[in-house]
Amino acid sequence: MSEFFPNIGKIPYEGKDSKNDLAFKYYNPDEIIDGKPMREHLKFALSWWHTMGGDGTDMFGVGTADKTWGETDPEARAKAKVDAAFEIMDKLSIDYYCFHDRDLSPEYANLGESNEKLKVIVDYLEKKQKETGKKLLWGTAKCFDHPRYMHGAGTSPSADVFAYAAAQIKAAIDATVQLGGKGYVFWGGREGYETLLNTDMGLELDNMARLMHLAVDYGRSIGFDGDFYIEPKPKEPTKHQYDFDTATVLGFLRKYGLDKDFKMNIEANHATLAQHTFQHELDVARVNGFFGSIDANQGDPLLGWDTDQFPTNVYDTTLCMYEVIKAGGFTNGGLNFDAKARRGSFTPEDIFLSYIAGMDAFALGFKAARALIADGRLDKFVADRYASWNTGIGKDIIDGKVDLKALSDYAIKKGEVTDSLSSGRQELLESIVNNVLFSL
Ligand code: XLS
Ligand code: CA
Ligand code: CA
Repeated sequence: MSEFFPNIGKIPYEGKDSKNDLAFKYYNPDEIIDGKPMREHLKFALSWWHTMGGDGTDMFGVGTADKTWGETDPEARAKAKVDAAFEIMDKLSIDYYCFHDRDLSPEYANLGESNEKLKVIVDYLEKKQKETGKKLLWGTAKCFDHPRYMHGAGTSPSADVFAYAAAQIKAAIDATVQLGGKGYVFWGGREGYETLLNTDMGLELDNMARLMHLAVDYGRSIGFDGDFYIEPKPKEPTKHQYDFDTATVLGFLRKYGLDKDFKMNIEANHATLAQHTFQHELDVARVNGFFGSIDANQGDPLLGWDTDQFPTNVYDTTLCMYEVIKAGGFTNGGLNFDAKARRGSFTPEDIFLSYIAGMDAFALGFKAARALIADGRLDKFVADRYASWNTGIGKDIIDGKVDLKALSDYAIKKGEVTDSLSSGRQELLESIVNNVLFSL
């Protein structure tokens, strides 16, 4: 089989002093850390939509990059995409990938034909996985791009659209299970509203939950033992999306009894669109026991939309990996690069340079996060800050030994609080992070 990138070889790890653009400076896939190789800690995944399909098209212009993979026929192109993707994954030492059904295989004349053609590509992927050892991180269905989904999929006012989405999701779950994926994602791109004047929000939320329950029941019935994920995002394309942020999604999952089967797929740029930091979203997921997987990218702080840029901000990757380590690392989840090279970065080399930049930023962030934890100053500070809960009245509150009257008696007797308040030391802590980061 001919190569798609004949001028690019396997990307080597050359270390931080290398000036070779096509080499990793920090990501050493086989470096053993805490008993397992870095590739298993980071579990990088290629996103089929941006990498294999995204040609730089935006609202103001046609594509700038050629993502036809040398084929005009849709079936031949879908197959060529698989070959090209596996070449990219091999050359970049990426072990996983993620897809939407329609990234793998487009829509044909009718749903039956679309399903048949999708199955052909899924069979081909299964064969390629067996040959190479590459794995599926998660699958999902594109229930937002076709005009039928203009008013949503699970939240459409049309029951027929709901049924169509259900059919697509069934086929996407079948594909995920066949390919051994341990995750299935719901991203509610059009599950929201433009105006409440035409919206029955109560029914839409009930229906969204109904669709998820149907998916869980079906998935479990055919042996899917992985995690279902919701990927929060507050807006874009709709003005308001129901899966606004992690906290909102948690309320939804618990209300509808979906909390046993779902975890979060946190995306960096979606966090900032919700006016949160990436770390905030990860922390909310972690402390509630809902951390699952990550869509890694970065936004542009000057823009108010989802730019899906390859991550290069090491401060962010550090604080992300800090949360991942504290969550116990990835189990079924991983780090999917839901990121695309800029429209102006249109050459085949740019695909590789972008992934190298993102993977190195995460490898560096992983090492920095480990160093922060080993340094111990942050953890110690936080432990000391809450020390009043370990003894005395704090412990009595936690142990449920005091009622409101007893607390009132305690506070009256004690008088003004003067001795248990201490500085928050934010500036010191930020300088410790810098100190650790720049001493690596
Ligand atoms: C779009 C989302 C989407 C999901 C999968 O903003 O990031 O790509 O990850 O449907
Ligand atoms: Ca995403
Ligand atoms: Ca996104």
